[in-house]
Amino acid sequence: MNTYTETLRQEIETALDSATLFAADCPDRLREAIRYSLLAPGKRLRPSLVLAAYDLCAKPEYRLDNRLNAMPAACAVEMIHAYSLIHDDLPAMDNDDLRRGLPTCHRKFDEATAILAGDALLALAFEMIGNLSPSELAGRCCKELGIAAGACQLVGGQMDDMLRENSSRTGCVGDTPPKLPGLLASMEHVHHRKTGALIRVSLKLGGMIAGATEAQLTALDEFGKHFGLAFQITDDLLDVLGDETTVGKRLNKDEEMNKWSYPHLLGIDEAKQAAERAVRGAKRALTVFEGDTLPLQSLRDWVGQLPNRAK
Ligand code: GRG
Repeated sequence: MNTYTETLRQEIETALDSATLFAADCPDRLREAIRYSLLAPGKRLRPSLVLAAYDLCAKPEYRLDNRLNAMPAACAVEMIHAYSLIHDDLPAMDNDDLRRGLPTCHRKFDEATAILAGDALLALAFEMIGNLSPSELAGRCCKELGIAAGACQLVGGQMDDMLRENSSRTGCVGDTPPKLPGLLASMEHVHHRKTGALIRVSLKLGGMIAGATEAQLTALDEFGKHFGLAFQITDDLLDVLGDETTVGKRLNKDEEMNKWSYPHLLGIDEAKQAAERAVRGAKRALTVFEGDTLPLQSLRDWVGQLPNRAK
């Protein structure tokens, strides 16, 4: 890990810790469950994208020193992410026992506490966005995050994924067998919302807080689309090829739950090539940014390293 990435990670960890101390009215068990899941060892990818996009787009004289301006948004996206993982792990959804190398929230505490911890993290994310300044910017960021976390994006993608899972891999209407391009398109539509939306809004929030130009915001979004795809294909490949201890969650879930996945539809080799294509697309999107700054190098490195995780 380079120094820039490590600095971001430490700043994010500190901010998440102090944002979840809560006043005395917060029940101890709830506080404990929230902090257990949020502060568990995660990669902090989404908040790092917020901060790197900020550093990349902020005017040189404001860059780096003022990164804390974007920290409320960085915390907010990690809180939404943590809530979605807690709820995704529940018995009613994926019914998982292991997350980030630890027992899942409902396993460590109980189901009701896990639901409430997720609810509180979702609410806290929007409270954090309220700390952005000026208030007009906070309002715009609040709307963007609400859209990304909402019924047409994160939650909608999760719902469609569940529905597809229930219709199983035979998933055809009547007697007509589904065709590969159609299956791939429908899977991508789910992933763009379930996984991609939070990645894209992370980059967008960082750019908006830095006062990015329209061209910069477009480039960040293009990068985010390819990044999200590379991320999802890698996650699918890890499910087949990974090692449970290193990945920190139960594997072979897609097969077990009859889920469509890139390796299932394309085969391992083609899925790896699709991930490499997405990485190239992401790097191409960054060419509008000039110079060879630390945030730019880090964005390139993060996306470039994704396929290596599933080797
Ligand atoms: C319950 C509303 C709701 C949504 C759930 C996040 C999610 C949607 C489902 C998780 C299932 C999954 C494996 C999605 C693929 C991508 C993903 C979100 C992986 C986990 O993110 P990482 O690798 O995890 O960034 P860490 O722990 O490092 O933060």
